[in-house]
Amino acid sequence: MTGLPIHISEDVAEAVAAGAPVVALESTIFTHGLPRPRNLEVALEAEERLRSTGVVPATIGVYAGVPTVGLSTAQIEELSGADDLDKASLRDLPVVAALGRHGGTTVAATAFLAHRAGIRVFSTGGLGGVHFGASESFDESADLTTLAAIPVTVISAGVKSILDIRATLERFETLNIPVIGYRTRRYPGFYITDSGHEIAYRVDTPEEAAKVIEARDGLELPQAVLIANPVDPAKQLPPQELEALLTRAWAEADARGIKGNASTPFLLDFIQRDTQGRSLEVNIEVYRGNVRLGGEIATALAAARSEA
Ligand code: PSU
Ligand code: MN
Repeated sequence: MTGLPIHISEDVAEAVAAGAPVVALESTIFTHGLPRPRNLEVALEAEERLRSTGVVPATIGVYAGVPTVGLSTAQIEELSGADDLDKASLRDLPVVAALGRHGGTTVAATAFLAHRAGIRVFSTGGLGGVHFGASESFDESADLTTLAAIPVTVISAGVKSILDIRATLERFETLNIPVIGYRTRRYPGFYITDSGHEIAYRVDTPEEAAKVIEARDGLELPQAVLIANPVDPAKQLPPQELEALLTRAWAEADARGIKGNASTPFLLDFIQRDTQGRSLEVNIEVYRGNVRLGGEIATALAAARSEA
């Protein structure tokens, strides 16, 4: 490495150099998203499933100030149980690094580090986006502007369920970030298969997704390609239930004066309590599907490169 303050594990570096399939995975999902002890199980299972299909997993996070691409199992275990740990988006990276802290990396920070390491595909659960009331509060995730500048491919099941999806899709358009449905033209709603919004494009195979990615790279466009992969309709939360429960969740947040940064944890916790934990099972199912598809797309990309 050229003095970069980033640690890339040996197996990830070797796979990238050899053009073998690699999938990046974020750490916020197990440091801040999922409750213990499921968080660790889910993180290790995702790696295991990728390895079993010949794909090298690269779980990304900040360990003791070192942005790391390819955390070891011991490091994942430690981060998933740590209490004093930051949620690190891109702007936090230099601070967390300089102060020697642990950090779970968001989609923005993970995409940046993956790209620096030469990884082309990144699977996550849900993206950040535009919060309701953003025209007053200016609260939109740095995932948006970051994905406009980092040419990776991100597989998600849409954006966090509590966001303003219509506004988020408008921002993707403004930022020149292509959104492509996997076997659908309905934008998924994370816990539900269809958010109610239509998107312009779909692809039906990993090979087709790989062609779009190669075209983006050929044109030297700097934006991420977003692949929207809906949860199996048989496994989603009942859509009417989600709608009713979000209405109650917002009302309670208002009544308690909860806003800004505090609203996401409050609302996600509300959803989990209200569904007696069923939302957690859906969340895990969504993530499994995205990890699987990420592996397939990374494999198709590697094959396309080796033929070229
Ligand atoms: N999706 C979820 N829960 C989360 C996140 C996404 O259902 O906690 C995380 C992701 O890491 C995403 C981040 O990048 O939240 C966005 O946070 P913010 O809105 O603060 O940028
Ligand atoms: Mn925010």
